[in-house]
Amino acid sequence: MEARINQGTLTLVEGDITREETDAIVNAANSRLMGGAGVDGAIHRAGGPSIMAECRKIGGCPTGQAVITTGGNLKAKHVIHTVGPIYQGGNRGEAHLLRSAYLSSLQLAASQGLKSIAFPAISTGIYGYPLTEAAHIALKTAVDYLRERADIALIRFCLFDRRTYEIFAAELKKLLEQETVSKSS
Ligand code: AR6
Repeated sequence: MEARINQGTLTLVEGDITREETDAIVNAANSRLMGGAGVDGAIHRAGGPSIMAECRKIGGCPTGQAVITTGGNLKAKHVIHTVGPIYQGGNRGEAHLLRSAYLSSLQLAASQGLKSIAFPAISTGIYGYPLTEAAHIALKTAVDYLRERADIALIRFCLFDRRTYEIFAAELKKLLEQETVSKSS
């Protein structure tokens, strides 16, 4: 699924983010940047040990923020490591922190002159964020970013399984319909 927003493009694909060729791919990391399972493990495996060496030098990343390393052996030249919130029921600022993880990644990419970026569904695996809510926050942050700024040309969500893709596609459809309604009223 693809949407043109202002001068940019937002796409949803189903697949493995380690194969993406965008300028940066985003890693759903932990705050110690120590690697782990899920997409974090996959990125370090595919990218090789140089990424972890850079992460060690950086030392850590608070929840909701982002740091950047090179992409090692990956096709993407850069990895942006961001830390989403651990879901604890929804009243611990999780929504704000999840939005911040996406926004910090976009701002960091733009500040480095990068034009394209691919995200996984941050926090929706081991960190337990309910998928529909997380999809809404992810997509709203991306759509608002493309509407407000023209420095990133392509935001792609690379979703690992069919169910996640379908939920993101349904949420994107809803968001774009709401935009059309608010523009014409
Ligand atoms: N490509 C794209 N998406 C993937 C891939 C892949 N290769 N592999 C998994 N996913 P998770 P979190 C999806 O658990 O919830 C780590 O141990 C997965 O299906 O990777 O933010 C870190 O070190 C899900 O939809 O990240 C942290 O400790 C999404 O990526 C913790 O997990 C996110 O799932 C972070 O947990």
